[in-house]
Amino acid sequence: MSVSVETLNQQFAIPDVLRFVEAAAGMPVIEITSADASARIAVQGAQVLEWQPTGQQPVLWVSRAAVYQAGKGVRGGVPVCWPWFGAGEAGKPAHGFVRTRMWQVRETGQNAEGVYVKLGISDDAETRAIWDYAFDLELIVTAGKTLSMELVTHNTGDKPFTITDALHTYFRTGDITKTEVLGLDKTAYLDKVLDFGQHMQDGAVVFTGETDRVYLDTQAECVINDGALMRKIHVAKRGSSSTVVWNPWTEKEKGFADMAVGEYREMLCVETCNAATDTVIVESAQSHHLLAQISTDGY
Ligand code: TA6
Repeated sequence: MSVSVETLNQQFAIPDVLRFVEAAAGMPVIEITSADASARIAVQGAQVLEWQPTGQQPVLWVSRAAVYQAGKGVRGGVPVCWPWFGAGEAGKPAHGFVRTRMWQVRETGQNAEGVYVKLGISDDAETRAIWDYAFDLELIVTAGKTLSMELVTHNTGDKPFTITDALHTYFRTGDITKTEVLGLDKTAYLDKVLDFGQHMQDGAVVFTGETDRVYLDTQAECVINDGALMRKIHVAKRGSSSTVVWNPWTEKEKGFADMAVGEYREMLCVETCNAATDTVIVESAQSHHLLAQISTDGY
C-alpha cells in the first residue's frame, strides 16, 4: 500500500531541500536538492535513482528506456538485492523480493554529511510465503559531497537466517571501451559468462565484451577510471565480501526491453555485495550492515 505524496510531503518534506513527487501512479520519488548535490530515490524498492554532486556530471546511470511502474524495478540507479543476490530458487524473483515492493519512509533530515533518508520494510504474509523468516530491513541514504548507502538487516525472528545481498549500483561512464576498474588485481572471481568458472583477475578490469563477474573475498575499495569523462569514481565499502562487475554489452543489452540500443556503452555496474559463496548468517535478534560509499574526483 503506498502513501500519497501529499501525506509524505506533510510528514517528511524539508523546505527547499527534500520533497516527494509522483514519477508514475503509485510511484513516489524523493527529490533532494542541496548546495552539495542533487539526488532522487524511489520509495518503491528504496532505489536510489540519481546522485549528482554540484558542479559534476551525474554519477549514477538510469536507462532512457526505464519503466516507472508500480511493481517493476527501474533499470539503473541502485537496486537493493535481498535476501538473495542472483537467480532465486525456481519460481522466485531474481535478486530477491524487496526491490519491487513499497518501503516505508521512516525519517528524513540533514547532518554534516548531507541530506539523509531512512526507508524500511519488514516481513508480512506475502514475504513469508516466499521466504519464511521475520525481518526488518532498513536503507539509510545520505546524499552530499559523497553518497553513502547503508543496508541494515535485522533478524527479528527466533531462528537464524542466511542471506546474500547487494547494492547493485549502475554507474554512468563516458565510454565503456575507455573505462577500467581498479582494486581487484589478484582477486579470484566467478565468471558468469564462462559458466561461473573460477579465474584470477590480472591488473585492471577492462571491457571488450559482456562482463559479468563475482569477485570473491574482497573488501577492497574499487576505482572506476573513466578515460572519456576524465574522472575517477571511488567505491568504498564495509560489511561486503564480494564485488560484482557487470556490463551486458551488445547481445545481452538486446534482451532488456528497458535498455535502449547502445546504452551499454555508457554504463557499468560495480556492485557492493555478499554473493555466491560469500553468504551471511544473521542470528536471531542480530543485525548485518552492508555499506557503500561513493565519491568522485573529477568533474
Ligand atoms: O549483477 C549482474 C546481474 O546478476 C547480471 O547477471 C544481470 O542479470 C543483472 O544482474 C541485471 O539483473 P536484473 O534482474 O536487474 O535484470
